[in-house]
Amino acid sequence: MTIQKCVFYGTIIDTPDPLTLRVRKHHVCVVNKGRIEIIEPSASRNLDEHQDYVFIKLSESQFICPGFVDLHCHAPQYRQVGSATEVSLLEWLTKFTFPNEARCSDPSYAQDLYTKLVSRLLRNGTTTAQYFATIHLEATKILAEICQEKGQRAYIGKVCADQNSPDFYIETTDEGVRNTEEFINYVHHMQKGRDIAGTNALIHPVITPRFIPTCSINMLSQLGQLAKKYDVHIQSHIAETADQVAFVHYLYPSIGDGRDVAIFRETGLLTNKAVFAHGVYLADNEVDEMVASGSGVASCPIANFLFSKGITAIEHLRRRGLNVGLGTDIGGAYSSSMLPVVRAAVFANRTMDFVSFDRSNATLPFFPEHKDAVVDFKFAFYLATLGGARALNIDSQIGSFEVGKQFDALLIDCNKESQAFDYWNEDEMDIIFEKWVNAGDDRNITGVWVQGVKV
Ligand code: XAN
Repeated sequence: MTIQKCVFYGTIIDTPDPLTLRVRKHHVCVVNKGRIEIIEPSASRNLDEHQDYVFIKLSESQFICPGFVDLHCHAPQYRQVGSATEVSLLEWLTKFTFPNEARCSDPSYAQDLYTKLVSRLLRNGTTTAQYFATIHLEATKILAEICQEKGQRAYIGKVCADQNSPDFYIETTDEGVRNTEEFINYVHHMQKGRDIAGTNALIHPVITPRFIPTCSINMLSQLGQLAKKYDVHIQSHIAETADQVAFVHYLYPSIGDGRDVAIFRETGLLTNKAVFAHGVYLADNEVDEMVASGSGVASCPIANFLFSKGITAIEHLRRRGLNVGLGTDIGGAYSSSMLPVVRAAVFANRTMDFVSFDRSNATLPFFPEHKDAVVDFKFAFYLATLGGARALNIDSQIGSFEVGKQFDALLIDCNKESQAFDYWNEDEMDIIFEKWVNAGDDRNITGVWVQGVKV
């Protein structure tokens, strides 16, 4: 991979906040050493200064937009994506998922699976992914190496589970903690090895207790100590389903109020580097506590429809100050692309309106007044880019196009012969973008860059 010096000339689209679709037509975006050097109207720029740059002129049907941040993805579950969609979470874990994840004890199986996964995600425009691997140290290292080699920005955790797991897929407390520490050191060593023009490391270790039911308090506390020692990211699941919440309370009734947030807090895992998946069943006082800690939520709307029988109240959480992004939740959900997740976030928000609709009151309009901002396509795109970056605390680096930020970007062409929708060149660029978000797919993604490198 070579660092490219590029000048993009054409339309640049991003969402600097949830309510704004920023469409900059006839602009230049100059990228050097992985970062955006200049964005300005092309009329004001003398391009002769950039003779030694690769010049990429976008056509009328093309634009660049930020790459996707998938905040929650189980790498080994790529093998089961699209299957086992009809069972409850706990049954799905025991019947399908634990046996499937256990296969990653074989490094060659993991190598093949993770190579396919990372290639697929990059092709789908996911430039940053936060991954759960498995309990296996070797396979987790393999995932890190593949992401590094293929050039995907990745936050990766060795899963920890010392209880409530089958004999063939469990570790001792000691193994889980020791191997987590070894993985942190392994990735920190990889980071030292990468120094492409001073850009930041691509791969980051994440402390990853699977979820509270599979972890003893001793394990959670030791992982909390590791998080403090190394100041690294943390990920887990939180308030995902009613039976999971009940199971946690049954296991640990006297730790705080016996719920996820209190237990993560008591074990040192509720920090500003923590991202928790789902957050469907969070009480407002728990949301406020998460806000105070600086942690974030990865909403996974497809999985929530399938498992949670509930919806992450995205705008409610965000209005209280919580950082929220989106995740595919491979393979609890069936999409390895963030585009269907973006659409599901919009549908989930609409569904909340229906649920609160009082059918007995005929005077109500069919769409009642929105108490919260509508999660529309641009809001959901924001969540899938800058919102996710904010939850990871890297929004000063990626997620939108600003001078000084790293160039993680997609080149989208909405006039491809094989695409899933038709193109009319009299459409305005914001309409073309909306059509791609709602009706397009990877066939429209003609280039993917991470840190200015075409991957
Ligand atoms: N809780 C989970 N939820 C989910 O969607 N996928 C998982 O693998 C998992 N493990 C615990």
